[in-house]
Amino acid sequence: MANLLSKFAFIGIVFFAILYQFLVKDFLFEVLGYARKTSSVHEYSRYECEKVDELGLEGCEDMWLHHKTGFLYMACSDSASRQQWLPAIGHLNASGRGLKDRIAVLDTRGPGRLAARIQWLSIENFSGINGDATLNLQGFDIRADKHTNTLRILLINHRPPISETTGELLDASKLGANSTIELFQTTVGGSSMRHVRTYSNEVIQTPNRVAWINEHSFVFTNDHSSKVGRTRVLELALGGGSVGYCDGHRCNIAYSSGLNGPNGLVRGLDGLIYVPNTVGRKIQVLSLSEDHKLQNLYEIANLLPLDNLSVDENGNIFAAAFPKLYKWSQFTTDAFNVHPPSTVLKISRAGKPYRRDRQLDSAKQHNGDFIVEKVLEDNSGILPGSTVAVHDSQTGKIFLGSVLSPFITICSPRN
Ligand SMILES: *[C@@H]1O[C@H](CO)[C@@H](O)[C@H](O)[C@H]1NC(C)=O
Ligand SMILES: *[C@@H]1O[C@H](CO)[C@@H](O)[C@H](O)[C@H]1NC(C)=O
Ligand SMILES: *[C@@H]1O[C@H](CO)[C@@H](O)[C@H](O)[C@H]1NC(C)=O
Ligand SMILES: CC(=O)N[C@H]1CO[C@H](CO)[C@@H](O)[C@@H]1O
Repeated sequence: MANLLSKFAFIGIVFFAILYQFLVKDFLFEVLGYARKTSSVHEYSRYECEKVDELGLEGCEDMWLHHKTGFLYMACSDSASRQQWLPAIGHLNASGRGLKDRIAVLDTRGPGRLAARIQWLSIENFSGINGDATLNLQGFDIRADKHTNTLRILLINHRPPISETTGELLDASKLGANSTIELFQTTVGGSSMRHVRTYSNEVIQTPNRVAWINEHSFVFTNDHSSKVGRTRVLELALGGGSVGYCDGHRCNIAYSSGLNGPNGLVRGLDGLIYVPNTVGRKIQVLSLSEDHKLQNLYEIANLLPLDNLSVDENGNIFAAAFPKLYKWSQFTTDAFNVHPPSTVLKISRAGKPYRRDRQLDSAKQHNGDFIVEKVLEDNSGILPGSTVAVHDSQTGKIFLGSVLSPFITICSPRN
């Protein structure tokens, strides 16, 4: 009997050890980042960083650079309202939502003071909530027209749910946000953006970011499988979320397996879709087929917990990462006092050219074909707990924004 018991105990210990090795340890150290060493840009870095906190550039979750001109587009809010209303992380107090979310445009290559080079796009022809013209921004993507200076902007808009009959706010903590994707149009350097249409669809559940495919279609991530409820927490362990596809006529779920916290996806210059997974610490590289579904070509795995991706002019992908995710979660409740470390990773393809026709044999590629480099890291608080990093390959500068921080940061290469 004793023997049997100890056998069970032994099996139990082995079982626990295996569980620890593969799940708990991985979660504590690799995902949450306890004990992960980080460094500061002041110690050793190829970059010099400057905090920009006086221009009202708060809560700038997402950024997009017009490579030709250096105009940097940012989706900004204010840090205080993000604490109340940020459906992606379960902040669902609709009455505290931001009423001033706007797109800022910074002329990053122009002369003179930054303050003189920034403008906020005014909004035309958009009714918002009961005519107030408000947006609640998160991710966005811009498509520059090849022949004109038109920019087509797709924005995630986390509308609060309202009653169709009375127009009053419904209880968002029960219903979740009524998230839509909005299409606006502007011109390079223009001062306003005009609303073109709203995409509202049951497939657009918990959208995080969009990526244009062509003039008429786009993909987007749903970062969770449900808007509200306890299962959202379980998704941390079990995975969840999806990638959706929409064109002018329809939307469908294009991909949903093996995702774990999918968020700031991009379309690479190779035409493939790169989906970062925060908890899964990997990037899935997908290809869109004729039937509007995505196929997994390969995975770039064992990275840091990742956030939003961006693509530079040369096709290199820049990822904002959280080396200490547990600090980031403290940051979500106290954005003014907690300074989570940030890392920027560059993902490139071993110097091989980004050619569209490489797409077909890419199924044979694996991790080894991608080079992942750490370009920038900081734990001193000068980087904004970044959720996005954008690289200007012409000037070498890196722009960093954060959904919660009251500032953005501009890093320039040291001479
Ligand atoms: C929701 O936001 C409003 C407005 O900012 C605030 O007065 C209220 O206390 C918040 N409610 C909760 C539960 O935090
Ligand atoms: C705004 O919308 C109205 C009606 O929907 C339309 O008549 C008008 O041309 C639009 N204005 C612009 C600038 O698109
Ligand atoms: C959600 O937004 C769509 C698009 O504006 C609107 O038609 C619908 O009534 C909204 N639903 C709720 C519950 O707010
Ligand atoms: C634009 C975008 O994808 N933003 C995401 C970046 O990452 C943060 C933190 O995970 C998310 O909350 C955003 O939704």
